[in-house]
Amino acid sequence: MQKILPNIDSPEDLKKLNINEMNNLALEIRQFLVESLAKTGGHLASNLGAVELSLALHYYLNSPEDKIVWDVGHQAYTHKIVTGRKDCFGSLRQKGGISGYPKCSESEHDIIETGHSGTSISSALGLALARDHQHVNNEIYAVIGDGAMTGGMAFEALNHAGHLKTNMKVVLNDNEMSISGNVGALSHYLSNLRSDPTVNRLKEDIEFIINRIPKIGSSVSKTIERIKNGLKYVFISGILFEEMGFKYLGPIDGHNIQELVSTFEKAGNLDGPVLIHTITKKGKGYQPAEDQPSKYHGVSQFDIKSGESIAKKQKPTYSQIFGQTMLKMAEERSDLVGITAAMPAGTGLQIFADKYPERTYDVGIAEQHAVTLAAGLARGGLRPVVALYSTFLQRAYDQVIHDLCIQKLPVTLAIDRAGIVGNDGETHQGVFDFSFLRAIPNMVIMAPRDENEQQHMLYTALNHPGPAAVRYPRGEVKGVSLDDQLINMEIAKAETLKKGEELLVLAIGSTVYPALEAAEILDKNGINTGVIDARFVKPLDEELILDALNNYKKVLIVEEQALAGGFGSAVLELANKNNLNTTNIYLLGISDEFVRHGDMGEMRADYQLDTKGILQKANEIFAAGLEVESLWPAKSD
Ligand SMILES: Cc1ncc(C[n+]2csc(CCOP(=O)(O)OP(=O)(O)O)c2C)c(N)n1
Repeated sequence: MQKILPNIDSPEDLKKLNINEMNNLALEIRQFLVESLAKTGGHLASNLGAVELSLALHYYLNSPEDKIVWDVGHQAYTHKIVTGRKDCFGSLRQKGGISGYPKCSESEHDIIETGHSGTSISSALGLALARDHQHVNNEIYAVIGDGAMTGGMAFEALNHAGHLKTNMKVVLNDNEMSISGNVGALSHYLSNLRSDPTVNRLKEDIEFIINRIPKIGSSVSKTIERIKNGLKYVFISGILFEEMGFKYLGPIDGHNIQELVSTFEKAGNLDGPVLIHTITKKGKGYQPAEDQPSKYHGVSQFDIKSGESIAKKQKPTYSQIFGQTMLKMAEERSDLVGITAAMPAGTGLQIFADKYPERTYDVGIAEQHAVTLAAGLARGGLRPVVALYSTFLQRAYDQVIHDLCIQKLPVTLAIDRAGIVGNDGETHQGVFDFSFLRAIPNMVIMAPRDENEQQHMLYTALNHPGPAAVRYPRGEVKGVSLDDQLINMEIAKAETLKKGEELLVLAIGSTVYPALEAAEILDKNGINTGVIDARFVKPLDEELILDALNNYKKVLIVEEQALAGGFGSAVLELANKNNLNTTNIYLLGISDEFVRHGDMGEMRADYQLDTKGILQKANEIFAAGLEVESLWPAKSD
């Protein structure tokens, strides 16, 4: 049989296919996705589950005139494939290649850029309102998963759209999964909708009957209204959405292209906002992903036959050390509780949740709620640790100020994936937390250079009587040995790791080891270099840092974070407050731009945040004429 996929370069090509050909195309796309992602890695299970949905949308709609807004955007690979990008999949998520998320610069069919969840309904409503202002006639579709639907933003947008009665469609892609199993009352509600086919069959008949009941006499009419409403509650599925002002269609089989298209047609004839509830299977068509959708949510390179990852991994990750430290701390403190916003596996909290389910709260994709919940738990006498990725903590900024810091509540923020995160790109970089947390009074901010310091810092944060954050990078640890006993570190105490005279590298977190390596090389090349691990961004070890600023000829501050408002800024403020000359202070960090996707090592190298970058910068500062390439040949951290 002749392959169909090679001839698909735009949504127009889909419209020439019949239903059988569309079904065959879905199979070809699944095979393409598995083969391609086995080489590059990426979001496998979510994309396998959204193939027919994406095809049906592009078959029915006229993109780019009609708009599709993808929530999170991690499930948009089929959309990318049918909008002319299938030949770019070899470079998916690689430096210079296509992004794993919608990117306006890649295609006119990518209308809204995403990466964080829960934004699609707001964006789609905005597009729909803009359309109405300009008297244009097009369809606006938001596609949102049941996981993303647990976030407050999704409900804020439903509430607003239902009130405005704007013409727009929301496709709820319900696969019962977030990254891990979906949680919460909404998830129960959706599962009831899914599992009650009798009710669903009755729905249209009942609606028809209700609408046929005539309006007569005012008192009779009131009673009839009440009966009508009562009947609705008993029989009409999707009442939650209906009550919010949406017409509810479904649930329908999200792998049945014919049914999807005819439901879109039906929705197209309805006025106002419509929610189409589709049921899909995460990982569909690839057995390992169907069996373990959570494991295959995001994958690195894997062997197709066994499904096993082929990435070499020798050391544990910082997330795993976080989980182990939680276990150690839980033995000592019965008031310790852990909170995750839908990421028990990713953050490493799972191991704690398995042992202490009653001390763990998975709040769904609701970072704001996670932080304020922690504040309440702390006020109530417990010691909460909120495990979040740096990028998602951005969501909860007001909560950190308003609910934690003003009230000085003892909550630990365990901030994972801080710094450059690699292949997920702009939306996921964790490079702003120093700046946004540093501005808040009462906040303590630490960053460990390795896993041993990480466990001690977590313990220190837990025992600190106010809010404290520990931020650590994505990926494998350094491989140092872990002390058995957790240590309560002195707050605002930096550590001198190497003494020198000419250059001081003032480093923090992931930049400390590269600084040490660079210092050894610089010493041998005539630049006597010292290294301090600052450990704390707030409060700073003012005494040690001021002493160093006074005694070294030059100081280079290196941080894996945006330069604006970061650790370097804090040191410059300190110098300024003490009337020191700052012309001998140099900064390395992330300049005023969003860091694109690519391998972590490559991206760190781009911003000179590795050993070689520090050598280059020192060479430049001292105009030393060193041949850095030969001192540190083609190796990046
Ligand atoms: C604000 C925010 N928090 C956490 C995440 C991490 N995350 C990415 S996808 C995902 C699960 C989304 O589930 P769902 O919307 O049901 O999509 P599915 O992958 O099941 O298709 C999570 C938690 C995120 N992208 N944004």
